[in-house]
Amino acid sequence: MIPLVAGPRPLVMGVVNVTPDSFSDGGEWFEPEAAVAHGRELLAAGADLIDVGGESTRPGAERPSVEEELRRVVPVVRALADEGAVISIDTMRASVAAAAVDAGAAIINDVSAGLADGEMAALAAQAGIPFIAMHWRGHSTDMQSRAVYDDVVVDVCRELQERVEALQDSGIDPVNIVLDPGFGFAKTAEHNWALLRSLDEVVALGHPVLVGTSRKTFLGRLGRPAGADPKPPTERDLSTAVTSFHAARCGAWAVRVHDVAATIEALDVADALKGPDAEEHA
Ligand code: PMM
Repeated sequence: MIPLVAGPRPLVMGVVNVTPDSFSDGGEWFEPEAAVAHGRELLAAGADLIDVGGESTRPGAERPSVEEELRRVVPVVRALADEGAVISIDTMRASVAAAAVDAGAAIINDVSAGLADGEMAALAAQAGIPFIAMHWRGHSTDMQSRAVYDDVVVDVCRELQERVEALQDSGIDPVNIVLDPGFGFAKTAEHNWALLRSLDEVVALGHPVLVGTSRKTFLGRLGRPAGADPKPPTERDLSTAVTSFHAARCGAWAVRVHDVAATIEALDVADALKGPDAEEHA
């Protein structure tokens, strides 16, 4: 069983994208054997959980068919779960979540928080396992046009709270609901920074919080002149580790990252700074 209370430090969720086109690592682990081998590497580096996804959510991405998504993720989930890994299935489709749970997934990670597929909440309620509900305003094809907020922190917290209520109404046990502010999803760089600055307000909603900043474009823009291309995704791991440090200080339950080793170093620093007598987060 995966602990759903924030521990002394955030859990580390390693990312395995079985996609040809993810912005962060597209194509690298597209074949199931390569994806499984990568999952094993992340576990060896210290990951507590592995997030397996078969649909790229980068801005503008087209969706794969259900059959294709199943073909990508199910063998990878099964192989890693059979080896004892705790697997979350990153999908917006109830049918994919159901197949992944049958194959051994222990957590459902739905970036749409149940909004993309009307069957998802009932499936998650029936599965009775943790459900990660991310802040989402629409599919990747046009999400950036929805990056309009009065106050991004207030609006995201309110919309997450509305999802919690709807998910509970669908039968999901509130103790199984994990929240995620959805960095990079219908957000400008400034929205992402504002949410990171106020992460404690998301934590104060009273659910475990997952933070997914890893390799996102707003980090790649740091230190670049206005109008220049951002740094390539694989050069964003140091900034990601620093945001993981910040997430730890704010009481996040878990961080979703590509570079597990760098993240663990950052979390070790956060831990050491707390001192030997630090209490666990409530
Ligand atoms: N980001 C991506 C995919 N899945 N899931 C959650 N819960 N939170 C995220 O921020 C998130 C996610 C996109 O990033 P990737 O292409 O590196 O997987």
